[in-house]
Amino acid sequence: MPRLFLALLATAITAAARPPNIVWIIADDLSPELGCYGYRGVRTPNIDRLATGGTLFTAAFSTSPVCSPSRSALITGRYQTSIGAHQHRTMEKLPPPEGVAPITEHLRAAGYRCTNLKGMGANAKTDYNFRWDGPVFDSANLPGGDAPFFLQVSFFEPHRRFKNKGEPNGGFSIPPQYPDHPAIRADWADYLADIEALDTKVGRVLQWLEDAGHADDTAVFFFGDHGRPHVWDKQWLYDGGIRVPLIVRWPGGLEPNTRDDRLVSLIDISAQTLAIAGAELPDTLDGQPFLGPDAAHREHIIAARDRSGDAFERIRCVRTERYKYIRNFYPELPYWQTSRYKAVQYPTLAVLKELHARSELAPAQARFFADRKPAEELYDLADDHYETTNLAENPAHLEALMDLRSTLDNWISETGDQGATPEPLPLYDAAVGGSAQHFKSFKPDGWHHRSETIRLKLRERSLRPECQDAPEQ
Ligand SMILES: [Ca+2]
Repeated sequence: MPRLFLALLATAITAAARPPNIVWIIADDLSPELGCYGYRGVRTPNIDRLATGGTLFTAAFSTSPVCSPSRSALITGRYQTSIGAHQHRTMEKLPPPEGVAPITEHLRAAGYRCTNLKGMGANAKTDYNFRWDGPVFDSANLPGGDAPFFLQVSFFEPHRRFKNKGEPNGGFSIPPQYPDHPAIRADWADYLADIEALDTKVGRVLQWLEDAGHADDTAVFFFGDHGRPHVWDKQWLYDGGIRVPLIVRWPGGLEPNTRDDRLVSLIDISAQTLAIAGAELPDTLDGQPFLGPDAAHREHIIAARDRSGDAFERIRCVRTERYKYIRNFYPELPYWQTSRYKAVQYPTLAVLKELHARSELAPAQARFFADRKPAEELYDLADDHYETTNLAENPAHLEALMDLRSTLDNWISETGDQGATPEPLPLYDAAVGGSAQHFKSFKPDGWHHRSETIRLKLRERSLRPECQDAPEQ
């Protein structure tokens, strides 16, 4: 046998024995306002370069429009609603159900060392709504040694409060659900400035991979944990709240400079990560690998919204390539049932209120101040990209409505959506109390009244009969 062939064979065996390293770069609250997604008025050369080296996914969605439920689903590969991790920063973290574990357990079993980086601007955020008795990660330092590594790099940007100041006349556009008001443009410009800061940090990670000789043996996933931190986006199931950028660069596994328009859910990232690692894919996973010739094609994605801060809610959505179907389980709670977090950190909300008082909002913008929400919403995304015309009562779309209703009903049943059981009132109070401590220095106007109003509504409707005798906190 020729010596060269033997040498190549040995190299191949060695390569086969060592699976690729895997990196997750997670931005906090990011929609696809990036150069590589065609958005103008923001400079993201490093993320654009990452996209050039891999595949850019144009239809990726989170399972929740807020941090902790989304990240809980991501790390377990289970919908947050099916493991009791759906209430944002629950005050009673329980272990996940039998057989459910952070995927790092399976990666470790496959020989990986798992790092949640603290350094290079990364904050080692976890934000899981479940208790895990043991380390989820092995280290917070940059990987070294011979073992393949799983490296989570979580950046704060572009989460509020924004740290950078943007140029309000910077040639960008804002979605039509917001009036083009100078204060709103200034806030949006700061969001974009934080995205540029994020891009610089992503560049440092890519440079480190290159300098460490790992650019070619590492699969890099870049994505947002959910959509952008704006009034009508984060916390809601419109695309602004759940559509996220997703880029995967995997030398040898994916063609560079490619684009993929298939629907992908972030719940699939865990399954795909385990598949790349050659690790066990537990039967309990809700997600599925989405790369490779055998990958299943998703007909829809599902996302869920439950309590966020003091804003009690239960909303579910099904999104197909064409439609978005939203079910509001509490239509009597209006959109403006805003969390105090939004009341104090979103200047756009104050602008919207003022313009609404002056009757200066366009109908699609004023919708936020309706007294109640529709029980169901249906949008035809083919010609209503911003989800402004509710077709739920339009007979022309009845078939789609019936079909999506049934899809959601099946999902609720099959995945064991726990959202139907209300969060016990003492836990709600504890969560709100915790927020009150956090926010007390801001003294926002009126939030206490709103919170109490919602509590009264909840009691009037006897939503929590099991809690009626619970002590007040
Ligand atoms: Ca987030």
